[in-house]
Amino acid sequence: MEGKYSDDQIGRARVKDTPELEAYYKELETLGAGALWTVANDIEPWEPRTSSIPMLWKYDDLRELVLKSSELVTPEQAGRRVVYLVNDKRKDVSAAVGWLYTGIQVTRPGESTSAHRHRASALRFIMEGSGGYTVVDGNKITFEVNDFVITPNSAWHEHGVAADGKTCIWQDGLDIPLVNALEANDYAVYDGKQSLNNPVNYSPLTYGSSGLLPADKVWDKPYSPLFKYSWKTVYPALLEAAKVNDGSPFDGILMNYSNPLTGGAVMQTMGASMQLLRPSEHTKAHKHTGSFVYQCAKGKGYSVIGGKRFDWKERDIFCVPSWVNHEHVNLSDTEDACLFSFNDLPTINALGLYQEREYTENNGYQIIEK
Ligand code: GTQ
Repeated sequence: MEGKYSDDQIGRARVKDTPELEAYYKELETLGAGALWTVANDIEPWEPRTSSIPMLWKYDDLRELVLKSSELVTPEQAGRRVVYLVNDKRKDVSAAVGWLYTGIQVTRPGESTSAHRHRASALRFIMEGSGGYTVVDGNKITFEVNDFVITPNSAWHEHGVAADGKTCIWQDGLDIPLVNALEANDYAVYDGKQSLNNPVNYSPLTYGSSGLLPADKVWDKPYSPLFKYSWKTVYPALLEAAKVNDGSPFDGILMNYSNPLTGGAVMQTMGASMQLLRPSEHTKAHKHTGSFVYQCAKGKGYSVIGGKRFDWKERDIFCVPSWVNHEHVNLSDTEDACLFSFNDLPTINALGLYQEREYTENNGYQIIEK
């Protein structure tokens, strides 16, 4: 490589091996040591480097197999009856991208899981069905398609579907790989079902309306007191914002699910967003640090990720790895398209690791690899 990123320059390691050096490296190795210059250029990349590849999981391909899991195992046997999506280059850590896990969970009418908790944080985005619910720290929350629900770090949780509901399928997002990488995960099983501490939907009914917050409540947890963000309020909010905002040239109308008390991310390690691409919108390409898992919540289009085109429609899931150029296109000229996504930005930001760069060649659009 030449120029700015050449390793053949002062400041980079450029020692040529000799028999004497090789003998020296062997000697160091016997002592559990090594010469930095043999690894320096690898462990100090010029720019952020991902080991994940962009991938798209088509719901049409997966759905039957997800449903089939409900004939093969019970939630009791499986603990969680989930088909997880794994990046071809992250199989060793069960990650969909970077340090993020995602899976598709199926629950039949009348079924429920046992309660458990873990240090990893979890979130859900509802894909289909009716009558689904989750119980988070004694708070029962009912949900519908396209609703977004959080299960923060160490909150007890269990899920189920009412006996008169329809089989529910939802996407789980967890920071399991991240918390494992930091060697800080744990897991506990609850003895029986949680007893309900509050009326059903207490959290969304208390914290979820029009910027109003209860004057008499104290909330001292480091995550959002709002556990559910309903599509029936999220989608109109995007439409309202789109009336008076141009949005981002890279993302269209992109709104973050936020903790209503702080305006910050919903949980400490993971954030989530919903974005609206107007009819025929084609965003410019950029790259930034942070890993992202998307689900198309509405419409159809494609994203160019690292120079490859990935076509998506409702319920398809895809990922954008850290520092990979990406742009999004709404293929309809009459309907908007909506993309749900979750990410590790709260972690990236808290550690001072965020950076972003606009793609500059070819008018801001990537050349699509053939
Ligand atoms: O429901 O907490 O897909 O612990 C994977 C691990 C879901 C959950 C998953 C989990 C969960």
